[in-house]
Amino acid sequence: MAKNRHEELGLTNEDVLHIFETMLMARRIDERMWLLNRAGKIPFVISCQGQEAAQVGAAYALDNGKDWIAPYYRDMGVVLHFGMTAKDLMLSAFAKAEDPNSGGRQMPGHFGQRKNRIITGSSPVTTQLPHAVGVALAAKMNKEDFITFVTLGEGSSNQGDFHEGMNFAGVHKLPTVIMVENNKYAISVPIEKQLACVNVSDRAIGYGMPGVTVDGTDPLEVYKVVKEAADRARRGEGPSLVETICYRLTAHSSDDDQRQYRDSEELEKEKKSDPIPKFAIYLKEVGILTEEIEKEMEERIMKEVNEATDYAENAAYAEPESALLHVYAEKGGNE
Ligand SMILES: Cc1ncc(C[n+]2csc(CCOP(=O)(O)OP(=O)(O)O)c2C)c(N)n1
Ligand SMILES: [Mg+2]
Repeated sequence: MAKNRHEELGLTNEDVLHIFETMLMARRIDERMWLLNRAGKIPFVISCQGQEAAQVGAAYALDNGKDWIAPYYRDMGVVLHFGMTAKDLMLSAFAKAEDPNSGGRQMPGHFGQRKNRIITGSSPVTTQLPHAVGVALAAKMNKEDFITFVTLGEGSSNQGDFHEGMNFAGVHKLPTVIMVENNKYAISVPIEKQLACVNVSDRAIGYGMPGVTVDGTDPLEVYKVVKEAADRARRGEGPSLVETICYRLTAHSSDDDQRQYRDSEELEKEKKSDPIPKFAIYLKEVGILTEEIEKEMEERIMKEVNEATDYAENAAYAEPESALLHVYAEKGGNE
């Protein structure tokens, strides 16, 4: 019998259900955050909606038991696969003391969690790229068995940090995978006004690494290319650039009014390639996702999202006296 697409990639039925569940979890957490924001309960949302396939497909191609990741602010799908929980994410959204990312100090989306090897990120876009390249350099110098993975938006590939980091990674053949989530907008600026070349991946050749553009609404396509790039990095053959084409299904953030720059017809048209229903159709066609499994999955996810929301809403804020923690070195080290 002919193999299904996921079987050809070496993925089992359990693997693809797992991928789907993580995508759905990211979407449901994100949707809840918008409701909480509009109800005045949380200050800010920056969405993963439309990018879940790229994020989870890529994360699944890495080793979440040993690789180090430097995600950007939309990467809820990536951090969930690396072990961050709905509760952790909600604690961050409510800016509570127990938020593992920053103890409620940073805006949501500034991921960082040592135990899951998620490298702390900063607000200026693309600063995470030289960080990930530096960690990859450490892996190479210390002959350690891991690679790094870094993501950014396509608009951010115009920043100097992108070019400096790419160049350094290329020259030193560092074990890193650089993924650009091209969602066709940088806040209000559409893709046509961002790049003079056709694809972001066209830039790879200038830094001596392979560059590939894939459909970022299909987790299997993304898994395939990120797996190839990760294997290449593990073999010591150097970095790769992966560009995933998707679409930002929400406003840039909860503080943005997208009606100023994009019309609703465009949005409606792009919703047809929403990665969540699209992957559900595939899983149903191959007989893996039944109505019953889907219902159970939705219930499991909503229970977790509800519990995470309640927990985070009732959790304590950080003590004002702790504001300077991790800012200055402390006596006996800054552990
Ligand atoms: C160096 C720097 N310049 C500007 C900003 C403000 N800013 C935040 S997100 C963003 C747009 C980034 O667009 P893109 O890279 O395409 O990512 P997307 O938000 O579309 O995922 C900008 C300009 C910033 N954070 N850092
Ligand atoms: Mg963008």
